[in-house]
Amino acid sequence: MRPTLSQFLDALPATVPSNLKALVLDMAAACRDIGQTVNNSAITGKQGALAQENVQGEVQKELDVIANDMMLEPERWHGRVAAVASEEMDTLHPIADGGEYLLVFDPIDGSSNLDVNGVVGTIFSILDAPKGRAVTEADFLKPGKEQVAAGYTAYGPQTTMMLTLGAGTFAFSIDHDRGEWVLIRDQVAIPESTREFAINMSNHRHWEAPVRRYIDECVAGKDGPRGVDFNMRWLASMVGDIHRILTRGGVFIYPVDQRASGKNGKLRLLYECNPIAMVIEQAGGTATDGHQRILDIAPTALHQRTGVVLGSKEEVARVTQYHG
Ligand code: AHM
Ligand code: MG
Repeated sequence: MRPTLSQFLDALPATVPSNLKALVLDMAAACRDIGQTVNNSAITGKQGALAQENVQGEVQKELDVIANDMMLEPERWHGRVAAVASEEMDTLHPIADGGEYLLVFDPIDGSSNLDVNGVVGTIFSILDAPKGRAVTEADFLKPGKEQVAAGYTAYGPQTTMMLTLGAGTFAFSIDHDRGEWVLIRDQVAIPESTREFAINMSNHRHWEAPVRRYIDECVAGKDGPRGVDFNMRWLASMVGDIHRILTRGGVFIYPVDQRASGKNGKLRLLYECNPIAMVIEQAGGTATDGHQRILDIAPTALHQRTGVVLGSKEEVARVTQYHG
């Protein structure tokens, strides 16, 4: 029988703090509840856009706010979380004095997919909280390499959680018969080379030269300098695209571009790129912003954006090398 998430966590070395294991279980429970809410949303009618924007000027969907509010319920975290920061909130939100951890999340990533029944997900990152004092925003501004755990849950045909506690990436799925999260893939490994890329091609004219060169060479296929055909996939959901890459390889690119709105990239360093980069690296892939490793970037603001290139090693290295 497949091990459950709690059996998996129990079997980890004693160096992994028991409170961290318990927090991962709390996170898995929160994701299960969010998944159920997403699943029911056509019936409850909670898929629409709200007449409000988040702090980054993006129109919020009802479910963005509902899922975010679910993550703020203090009883979920059993005193282990001092404060949280979310893509959907202006600033940090305190949860419990003395909590050992900070949570960072995007409650519903890819929310433009909600009303078309496409894959969406919850992305999360866990950091150590400061001891003996109140949490400030600066406590969240740590480079991604300091994350103690990270992962995402994809709400697709299956509800699947990819998790890392810094020693490998593991996949779990909800077994509805057992009412449990169970291990479905041990030590996930991304194939090193790939012939598949993911990028929003409609932005082609806005890209900078290195990204244009890389994609043009892929598109040229057998007749171009790469000498092989490439395939393209774009789900408009980072979680969905990353899940595919963790399954059969590939490279995901959301670059900075020449538009005023694109000069810092679209995706957020803390809520999206850091946790996904940790999951990818722990599965043997790499993640850069075109120049440096994502996990080395020292954030200066909670909602900081970044360009991102991640996935199979060889392709990420090539795109990064084209940036010179
Ligand atoms: P969101 O957090 O507001 O949903 O935005 C993030 C999403 C990613 O999941 C996805 O890769 C990207 O935005 C899609 O962007 P675009 O619509 O420009 O293709
Ligand atoms: Mg998002």
